[in-house]
Amino acid sequence: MLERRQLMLGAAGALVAAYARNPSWAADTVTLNFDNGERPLVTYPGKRPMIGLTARPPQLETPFSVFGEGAITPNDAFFVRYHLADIPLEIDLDAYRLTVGGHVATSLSLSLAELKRMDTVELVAVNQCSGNSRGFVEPRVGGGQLGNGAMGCARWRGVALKTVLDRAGVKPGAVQVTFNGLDNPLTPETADFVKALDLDHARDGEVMLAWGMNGEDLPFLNGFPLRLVVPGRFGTYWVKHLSEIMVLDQPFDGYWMKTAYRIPDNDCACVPPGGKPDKTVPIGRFNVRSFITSHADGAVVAAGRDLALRGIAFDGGSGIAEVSVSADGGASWHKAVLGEDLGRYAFREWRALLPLAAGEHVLLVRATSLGGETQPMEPRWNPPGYMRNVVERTKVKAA
Ligand SMILES: Nc1nc2c(c(=O)[nH]1)N[C@H]1C(S)=C(S)[C@@H](COP(=O)(O)O)O[C@H]1N2
Ligand SMILES: [Mo]
Repeated sequence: MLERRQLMLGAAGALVAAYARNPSWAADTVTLNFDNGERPLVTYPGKRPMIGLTARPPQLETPFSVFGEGAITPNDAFFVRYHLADIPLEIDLDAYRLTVGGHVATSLSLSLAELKRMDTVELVAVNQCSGNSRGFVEPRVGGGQLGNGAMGCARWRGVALKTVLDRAGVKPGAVQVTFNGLDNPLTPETADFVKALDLDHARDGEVMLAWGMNGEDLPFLNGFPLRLVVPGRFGTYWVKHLSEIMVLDQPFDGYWMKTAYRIPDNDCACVPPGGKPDKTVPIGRFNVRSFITSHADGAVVAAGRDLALRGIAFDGGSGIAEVSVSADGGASWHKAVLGEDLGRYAFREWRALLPLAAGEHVLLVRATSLGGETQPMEPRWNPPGYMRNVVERTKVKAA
């Protein structure tokens, strides 16, 4: 069994490497709804055709129609984000270890089998890239020009980070915990991808070291064999191919915390378009978002009867209180019916019936969280194009 698995991953690695070498990596294309939005449709090991952003490292976006399949994003359609070109292409499970060191009583070196013998936990949670939807930001900003497919929701299975930290025994005076994976930069000038969480957060019992995703092993490109799951927080903290945990007695100041993945330090995480924030903080929780998944922009629907709309909503962990749709620019709102509650970190499905006269309409969808947060009608702007959560607009024609 183990042999077969390693062989499989070896073949996957060869394919990823082949894609990285070959610039003409796909014949089919899709066009995202912003300037320069044409993208190749690419097929990687363990993935269905996905929207390709870069080949080295592989970065794949989920085709938006997938979100209409349900609240759980299938493993073979889950988006893929990497920063560093030297990603692992083969991982030998016999040799793989997770090390836990630094400000602890006992340093640990744990095999995957040992981790799996610890108390197991499960949680449904959304993973979303900070730059999800960046391609729609106006004025445009630098960074991966993503549509709305750099997000997904899965049932994660693993061990609570707290359980592992308790086994190591965190020493008094510890303040943060860092996470490093098996990927590396190609040049010494590029900082290794290392992320940090405050100790209290790391020990909240929800932050998880996950090996399972929707009842299967993690797909290779989503962090096999082990990744951090940080419910409610942006994907940047969800370190993949996790191999090293360090407990620190002072705050971590690596590039990916001190310089990258920071937002304006104010309530809206925004500045006037084109402006610069005076002060920034590390990005944190998701803001509230909602999407129509039943109809794509430009859809033609039947006039003279109620339009049956479906979609998803989520936020940073308070849960969804209400979703409403509007066909008159927000003058009146129709309340949607919420679907099954898979937990406060999950996609929440919704349905709504909307009366529509013949003609062209712009449909709006707006979610409100149990924490009282709602989506803005006008987009907020920040230099890195993070945290877009404007009320989405979908054009339909009733005929
Ligand atoms: N080792 C490693 N983990 C990583 C990253 C990375 O570059 N290297 N990128 C992070 C970012 S920014 C995101 S959005 C998520 C994406 O997770 P996914 O590729 O499983 O969708 O992985 C995170 N974990
Ligand atoms: Mo990200």
